[in-house]
Amino acid sequence: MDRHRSRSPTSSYHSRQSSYKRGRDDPGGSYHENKSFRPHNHQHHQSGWTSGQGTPSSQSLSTRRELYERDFPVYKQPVEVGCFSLDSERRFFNDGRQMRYYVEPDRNPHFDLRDGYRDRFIKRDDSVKEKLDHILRWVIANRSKLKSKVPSASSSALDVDFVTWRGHLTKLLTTPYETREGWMLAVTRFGGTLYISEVETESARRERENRTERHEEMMYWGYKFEQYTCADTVHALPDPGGVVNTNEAFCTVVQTRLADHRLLFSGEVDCREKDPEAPPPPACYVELKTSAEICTPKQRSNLHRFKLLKWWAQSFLPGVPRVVAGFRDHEGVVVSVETFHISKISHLIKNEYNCWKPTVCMNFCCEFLSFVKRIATEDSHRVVYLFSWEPYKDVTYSVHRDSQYSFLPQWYIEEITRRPDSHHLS
Ligand code: 0WD
Ligand code: CA
Repeated sequence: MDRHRSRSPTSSYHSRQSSYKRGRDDPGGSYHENKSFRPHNHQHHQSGWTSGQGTPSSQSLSTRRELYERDFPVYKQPVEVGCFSLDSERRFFNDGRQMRYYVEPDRNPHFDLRDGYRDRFIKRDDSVKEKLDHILRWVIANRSKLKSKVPSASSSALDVDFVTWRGHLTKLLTTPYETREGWMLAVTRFGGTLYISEVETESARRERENRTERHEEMMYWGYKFEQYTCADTVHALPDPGGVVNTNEAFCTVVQTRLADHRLLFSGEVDCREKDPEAPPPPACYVELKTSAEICTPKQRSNLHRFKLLKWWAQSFLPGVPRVVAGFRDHEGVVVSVETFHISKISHLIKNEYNCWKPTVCMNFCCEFLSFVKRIATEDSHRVVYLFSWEPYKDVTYSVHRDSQYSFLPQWYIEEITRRPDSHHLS
């Protein structure tokens, strides 16, 4: 049974919003007081839910860029608190066995990314939705690292506000600039922590089920580039003759804070520097990308305006300092390789007209998390608050009890509630 609930906007948000300074590079023209929370009528309707708090009304979150142009919010340097690996059969290991080591290619390497697509490629089944399962496994195996220091806190208290995938946060960061793909994020409050797990939208499902053969092959190119540039051990060399298996993954787990939101998230990491003098994770990590070769100033500008936004957001979040991009031609041959330092990307894009701004991304994400905290108040693994967004619209939500959207697995609920911290037993 799904139940929907909506609540009215809270004025305290308006007053907090309006106290923010207008960004220095705010475009001219009439300035309106920032109000990112606006009343919005009738997206979802009441169906038998009584919150006991006032009249039925609803609330939404604006994604308009101008509302988020203010000082960069506090974002603490992300700290790696652990890692895990997924093997060739997608089995979880609470260790770094799938870590790979970056081997710098020539500047003009002529890697053939099409090689092996037909005969040496094992593709992960992306119709299987794993939700937060791997992260939850990591949490269970590493609970002592996350225990609340408050003695009276319940055994399920984790001392973080949000648990999610890095990829979900990337989508939030890029939302104010996204014009094509919407998203749906399911949120459950459990033991005081908010878990955020993506739900595939109808249009994303249609796209996944109707990919062209060309698109399928191009998705392989990114993984093939990784194979050309990564070795399995510190002293080994890449093995382009091997099999590409996209079930395998090495994931970092990081903790950080965005304003007053304590975050725990995991992201897949392609490889690390092999130099033993390299800084500790996540500063030694390298993100690999492929992109179409740049032949004209217009193409360079488009890279800056659209792709660098996604690359920046994805790597900035976990504190990965650089992206190595392989630029390939139409035949899938890498013709050049370029390194982008995340800390320099904001300077690179400054000369682009009407370009994206990191501060807008971070402030929007921060406001979304505040919105979630305020809406998702019932602490129950059976309740999902489903936040939905489509380009050019506001973020809206609906509430679902014991529905298809519930995503915290029973084993997790049991593990975390039935086994209090063993350290406190003696
Ligand atoms: O089942 C699902 N719907 C999801 C699975 C949703 C979110 C994540 N995941 C899994 C991925 O399969 C992967 O193991 O979580 C892990 C990655 O999480 P993330 O780091 O939070 O995701 P993101 O930052 O979007 O992607 C990082 C990398 C990608 O690298 P590129 O350079 O292409 O951005 O993870 C890989 C990919 O290499 N990846 C995937 N691989 C296979 N299937 C997928 C996917 N659906 N998503 C990301
Ligand atoms: Ca990558």
